[in-house]
Amino acid sequence: MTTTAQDVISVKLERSFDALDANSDGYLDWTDYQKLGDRYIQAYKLDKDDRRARALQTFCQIYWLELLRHAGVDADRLTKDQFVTANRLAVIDTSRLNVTEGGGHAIFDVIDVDGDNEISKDEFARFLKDVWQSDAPDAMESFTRLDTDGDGAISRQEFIRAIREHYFSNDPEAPGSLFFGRP
Ligand SMILES: [Ca+2]
Ligand SMILES: [Ca+2]
Ligand SMILES: [Ca+2]
Repeated sequence: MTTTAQDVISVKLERSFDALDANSDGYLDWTDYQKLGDRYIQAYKLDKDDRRARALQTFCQIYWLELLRHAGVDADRLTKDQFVTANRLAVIDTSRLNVTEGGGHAIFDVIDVDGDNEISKDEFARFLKDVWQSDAPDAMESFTRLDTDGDGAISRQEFIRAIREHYFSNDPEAPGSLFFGRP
């Protein structure tokens, strides 16, 4: 069987589902999205009133509502199939929320601790360590992949592009998944 572009994107989304389904009961609910936001907020010790924390939480809330709307379910939880379908529709429909840009900027603003509009190697290492408890040497390889122009820092544009690739590209290893539930 040949793998179509569509299959690869679904496989990436299925992996995100597994990573986000903290209690492994086969459903995602709002608490799983809340945890995704909290993971960043706690890792960076952001005050709950901090603008960046509020932006990230608001993004997670609207993203979740958009997934429910696109899944067309009345319940407040999603199966894996519903999650994959809803995500594929939600990233295309930017009427209420632009998932890739909105989420990308909200996460970037948190990781770029010194606010110079770039993610340095140190800032990226901190992200891996504090958000995902990962200090594996090969984890830094994703820094090199994200720094597509090779200038030693991840620009906002490079960051957003990686997130777009996660949702829209055939590449099974597109590094954007790093930021949505998979280390
Ligand atoms: Ca669950
Ligand atoms: Ca920076
Ligand atoms: Ca760069």
